[in-house]
Amino acid sequence: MLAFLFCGLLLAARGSVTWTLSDPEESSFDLAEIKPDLAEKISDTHAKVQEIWLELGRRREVDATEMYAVCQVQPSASLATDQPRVTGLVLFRQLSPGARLDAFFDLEGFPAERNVSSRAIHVHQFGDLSQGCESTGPHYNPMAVQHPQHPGDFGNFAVRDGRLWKYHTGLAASLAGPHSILGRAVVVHAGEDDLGRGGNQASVENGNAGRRLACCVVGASTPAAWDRQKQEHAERKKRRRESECKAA
Ligand SMILES: [Cu+2]
Ligand SMILES: [Zn+2]
Repeated sequence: MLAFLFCGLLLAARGSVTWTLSDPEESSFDLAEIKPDLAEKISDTHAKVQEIWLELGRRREVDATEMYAVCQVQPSASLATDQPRVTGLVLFRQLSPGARLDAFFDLEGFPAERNVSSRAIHVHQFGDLSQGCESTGPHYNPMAVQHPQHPGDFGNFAVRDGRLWKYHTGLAASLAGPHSILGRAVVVHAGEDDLGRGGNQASVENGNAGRRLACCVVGASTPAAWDRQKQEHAERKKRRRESECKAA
């Protein structure tokens, strides 16, 4: 509606407005000559509409609060030498401050077991890696609730051939607001999360997920890494479809 009004006025209010009547015998006329007041009013209205339009554009830019974050996963500095050295990336995207979080998890270095295994991943309270992943503290728990209701309780992830690769949407954590996970740590565990069903105190604190293999600090970023991962995701899907077709 606004676009229609804007375009109409843009055409009508160029100072010298020519109106062509539908009958070709009729000559066209200049509105500014016949009705100078009307032409001026249209010109003023056009200027106002343009101002509103530009203002709307500016507000859209301000409101575009998509946020991105990157977490570069490294093996824990305090890890025993016989433990798997997990590395990779965890990427986050939040389309607006109140929206749920989307994430890519792309990790490698797990033992290349034949059977599929599951590993827990959580957000821990501190972005402090000075003592390896041990100094990241307990699960980030701003609402003082039990595990697995913490905002960074991402659950269990399947590992295949030593690799963990997952695109996850609808996560409860946030990059914005007072409970932002920016500056906190993502921790990858050696074991599976019992999701609070383990029947002991540790279960409702951390899911008995075992040793902290690797971790990283969540840092604000541009969309670049997310876009690269999205492209890789699409190519992966394509390759999988092609190999399924060949197998069929
Ligand atoms: Cu954890
Ligand atoms: Zn938890």
